[in-house]
Amino acid sequence: MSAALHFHDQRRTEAGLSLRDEVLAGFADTPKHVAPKFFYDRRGSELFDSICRQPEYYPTRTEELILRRAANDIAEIAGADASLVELGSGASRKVRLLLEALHPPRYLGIDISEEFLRRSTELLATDYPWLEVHAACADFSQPMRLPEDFDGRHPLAFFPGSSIGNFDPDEAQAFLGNLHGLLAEDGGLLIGVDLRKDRRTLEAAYNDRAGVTAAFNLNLLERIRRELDSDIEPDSFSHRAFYNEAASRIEMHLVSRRTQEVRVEGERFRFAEGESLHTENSYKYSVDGFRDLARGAGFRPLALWTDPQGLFSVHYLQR
Ligand code: AVJ
Repeated sequence: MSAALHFHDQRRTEAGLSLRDEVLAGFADTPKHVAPKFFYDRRGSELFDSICRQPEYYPTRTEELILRRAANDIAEIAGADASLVELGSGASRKVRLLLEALHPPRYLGIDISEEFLRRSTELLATDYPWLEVHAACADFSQPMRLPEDFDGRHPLAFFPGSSIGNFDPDEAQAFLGNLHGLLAEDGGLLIGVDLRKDRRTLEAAYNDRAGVTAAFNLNLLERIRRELDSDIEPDSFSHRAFYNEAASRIEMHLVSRRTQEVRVEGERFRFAEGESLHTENSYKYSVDGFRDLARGAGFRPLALWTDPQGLFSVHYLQR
């Protein structure tokens, strides 16, 4: 069925991947929180995929438009022999927009969701028989190494979707600094960054009418119920997303509909009515603000593409 897939299991349970530790620590904190990377179990990845198709969620289709138009420029800047490394590859759809123009010798998809990663990279290997396809299941928010075949081989890292927005700005800079260290001397980073814009557009994107973002947010609680010993009731929480303009970020929360006690792995946690569990920040940047951040991490901003409405940006950063 599919061409050979080179699979690298780089999961490290001791380093940030345990849902149990995250929930026990995050529920004990004030305010309560769980990191957004825990959204992406199989169901969560599917729901995210569906968010990307919602009419209100402009980032995906806008970035795809930008990439389609910029593919030849990107290929020219990156050069012919660049090995492509995608962080958070998900359904590996966006990279398809680059493959024909770039024609890289090899591709590595890195994602936290194993099943999803396997399925999508196998499809890629089938559709692009000339491409050497690798997949690594890893949490890229933790320190990592590139597999040997990629190390020091003129890598072009591809970090689309404004996933960088999940980090606080200082974490984002530290993350970019790590990535800078990971890339060989002549490497580059192609990164998608959502832009600051009016509240209406932003809040609509995280409160789609079909309720898919709400289901995505609430799936975190379903996941806790499925994977941990817990009596948490997803129905007793509601989705809330709003633009915190002072912090330049969308915040997502799960708000307790009533006063309740929730049991997780033998521990009990009290939620007041209206108390929120903070599940995600999604930072929005100006072009200059992001360039400063990238420079602070050691990168040299080389090129920039945006859409006519200025909704989204794609930066090429030179190592
Ligand atoms: C994948 C982190 C970029 O912040 O827009 C979409 C995740 N959350 N809708 C984003 C998300 C709610 C998404 N990122």
